[in-house]
Amino acid sequence: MTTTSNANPPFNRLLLTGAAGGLGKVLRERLQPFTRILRLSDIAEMEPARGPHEEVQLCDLADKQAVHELVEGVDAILHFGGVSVERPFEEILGPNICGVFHIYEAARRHGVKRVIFASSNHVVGFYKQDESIDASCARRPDSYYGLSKSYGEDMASFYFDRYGIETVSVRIGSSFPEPANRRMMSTWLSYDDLTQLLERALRTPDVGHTVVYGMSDNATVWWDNHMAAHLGYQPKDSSEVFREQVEAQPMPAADDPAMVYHGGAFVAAGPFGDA
Ligand code: NAI
Ligand code: 15L
Repeated sequence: MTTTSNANPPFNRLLLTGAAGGLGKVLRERLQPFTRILRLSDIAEMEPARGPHEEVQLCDLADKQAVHELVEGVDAILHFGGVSVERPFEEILGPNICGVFHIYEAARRHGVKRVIFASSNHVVGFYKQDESIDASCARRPDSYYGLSKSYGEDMASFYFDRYGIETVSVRIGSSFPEPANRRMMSTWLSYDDLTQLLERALRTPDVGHTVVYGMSDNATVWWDNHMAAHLGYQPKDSSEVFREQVEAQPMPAADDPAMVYHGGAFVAAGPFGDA
């Protein structure tokens, strides 16, 4: 997918948190066609604004007042900031758990009506790879990280029921340039498909709180997106073109978590703090 300039973008100002991260850097380019101004935020330093179409605002998601100021004047929020791997609970609490509360509370106070939440497959990571699930399945978080994303989805649900703020929670699989291993043959989400999914999440009316799995059109999948059909997301890429190079890697043992669980190695991280 090529991003083209749009003289009449659908949004005036979008906020992207996590803008200095792996996906944030990709989305900095790819969200431009959808908004007149893209406000980019992270706790980490990033490249300054490249012109009047960008605003850069450093912010710690754990700081409620700073998040309140960050959200002022935006039409919608793409919430990608936070700890993105398994860590001790104490490290996840501020950025992910307090952070998602601060985002929704700021959205409520500033009248923002749509959030796109970067949730994760680790909300359901303890399902086995021979089990197929849809968005109505019971959650089985595989880590403190997965728990924080599960809490974020509950926050989204509450703020819709209580305040009418709509959210699309995208349970992203593995969004990288290429699938890095056998597990990612099922979980891979290309950047083009991620971009399409985010556009649909931003522009589809009446999403309420929709949960969608963020995966490409891979040959072997564990997730069923029929409950998010109203988004009209139609992935174009497939991990299949990488099969030969991925399968050239040594085969892990059959009981390796990477071969057993949706969440792969995350299910075996920890415990922390026993020393
Ligand atoms: P990343 O770790 O590269 O980016 C996350 C960003 O959040 C970093 O730039 C970091 O500085 C920032 N951050 C951390 N703590 C913060 C705080 N207290 N305040 C403000 N910013 C803070 O992760 P990546 O891969 O770009 O993922 C982006 C989002 O998508 C994350 O929320 C992640 O959990 C989610 N996700 C990503 C997947 C992937 O395959 N890349 C899969 C599933 C979910
Ligand atoms: C995630 O949630 C992580 O943020 C990302 O770094 C990958 O580990 C991904 O899941 C995955 O499961 O491959």
